[in-house]
Amino acid sequence: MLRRTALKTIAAGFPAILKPQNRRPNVIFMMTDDQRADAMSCAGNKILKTPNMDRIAAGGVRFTEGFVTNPLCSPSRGTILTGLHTHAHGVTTNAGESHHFKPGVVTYPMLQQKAGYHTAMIGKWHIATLPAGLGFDHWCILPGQGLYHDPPMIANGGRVQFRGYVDDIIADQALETLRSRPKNKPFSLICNFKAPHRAWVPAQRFEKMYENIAIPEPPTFNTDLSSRPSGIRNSDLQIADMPDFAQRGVPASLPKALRKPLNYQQFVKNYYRVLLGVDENVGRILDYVDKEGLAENTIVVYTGDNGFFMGEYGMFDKRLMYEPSIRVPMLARYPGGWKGGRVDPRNMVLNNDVAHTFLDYCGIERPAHMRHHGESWRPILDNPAAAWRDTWLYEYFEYPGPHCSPIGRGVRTKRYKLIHYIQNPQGHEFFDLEKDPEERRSLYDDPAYQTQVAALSKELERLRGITGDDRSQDGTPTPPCANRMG
Ligand SMILES: [Ca+2]
Repeated sequence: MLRRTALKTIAAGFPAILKPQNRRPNVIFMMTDDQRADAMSCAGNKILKTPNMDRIAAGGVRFTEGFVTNPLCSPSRGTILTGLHTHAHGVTTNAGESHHFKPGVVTYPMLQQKAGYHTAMIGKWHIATLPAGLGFDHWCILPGQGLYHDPPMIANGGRVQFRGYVDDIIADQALETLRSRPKNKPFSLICNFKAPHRAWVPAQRFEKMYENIAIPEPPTFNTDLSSRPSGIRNSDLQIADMPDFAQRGVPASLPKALRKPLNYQQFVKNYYRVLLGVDENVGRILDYVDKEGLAENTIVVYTGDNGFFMGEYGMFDKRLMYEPSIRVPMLARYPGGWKGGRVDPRNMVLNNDVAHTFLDYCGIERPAHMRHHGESWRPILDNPAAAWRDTWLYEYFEYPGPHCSPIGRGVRTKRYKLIHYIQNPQGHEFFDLEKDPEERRSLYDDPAYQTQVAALSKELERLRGITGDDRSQDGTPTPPCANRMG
């Protein structure tokens, strides 16, 4: 008994020495633009090899059920920064008035900065509200979408011209930020790559990759969409219509049926080539963390801002609630915090959760307004069988706009998915993902599923209510859309 008391006294006096695992962790968040969930070798991709993304997975947890709650670039980026649904932070489109944050928005780096963290934002930002005033000690971002070669950047408000390949430069800047940071503070770094966003321009060293192979087409490559709601039929997402590859030997004059498979080969190969550049640069950042002895106490999260169709239903791009568009890579490593080398195939995790998780592990209280929008992953990182969410809210608000995809909301459970296209003519889809993982047949009107349809409709309204969604575009007419392929 005496011995125990003595130990307690010592521990109380020297917590930093006796409990090194309680040091505040550093945080590195890395994100790509349009990387689908299976575009990593650790996720089973047989063509694309990503040894450095795989390193994060091997040392941490790979969530197979990782989703974005809005499959569009800027809205998803706003959600990462704030831990809120897009209707709450205000960035609901990729351009225009709703490309800005609502006034008074709170980002997780603002809270970290206030708590004594050194904070930095490097790479693709793509929100009209600039990072100044949003919690960064240092920032260096691409203006808008940015350029693949010789990109200009905006560094703390001033324009800087760089020479070289964009994702090499972003990693250079991230590494320079880490090297020059004040060493007496924990740090929080965001490093957002440009790839694999269209128009997929690879670094010169990867231009010849995959030249002599044929990429397999997915089973739904030629699946007919004519029975889908009008919003889907009117979307402009077909690979056959891509104008991108005339200079690469796919003339626009070819009949669509011939152009489609050729466009597909060009698109997927270049998509994979640009991701090879990302993977190398992920490796450079991990190498620094390892060599500096920071790995044990540094949280690394790697994800993408939305998924991507790769020929499913003949499509590319994202913007719909179908699986390829909402599923994203989700890797989380923190050797000092949770057990690594695991795959979690059970728990649905969201881009909303990232800010919640960081704040939790940094010991920073989450403000009340974040409640109901996301969750810290701590319970399921400690115990993958812990109680966890079984539904979540989906939304998409960019219309009219590029690709003319319909505004809508939805709710997903582990097994079912309800989608509501809210502008007239409204439409609904309901899928049983266990029986129909490729979402070939909507069961919305199937008498056998009316109980589940009603339950999910009710759940959708409940989720809207608790997250304060008061947008009222339901039942408004669908305006004409002229901005087709973007
Ligand atoms: Ca994107």
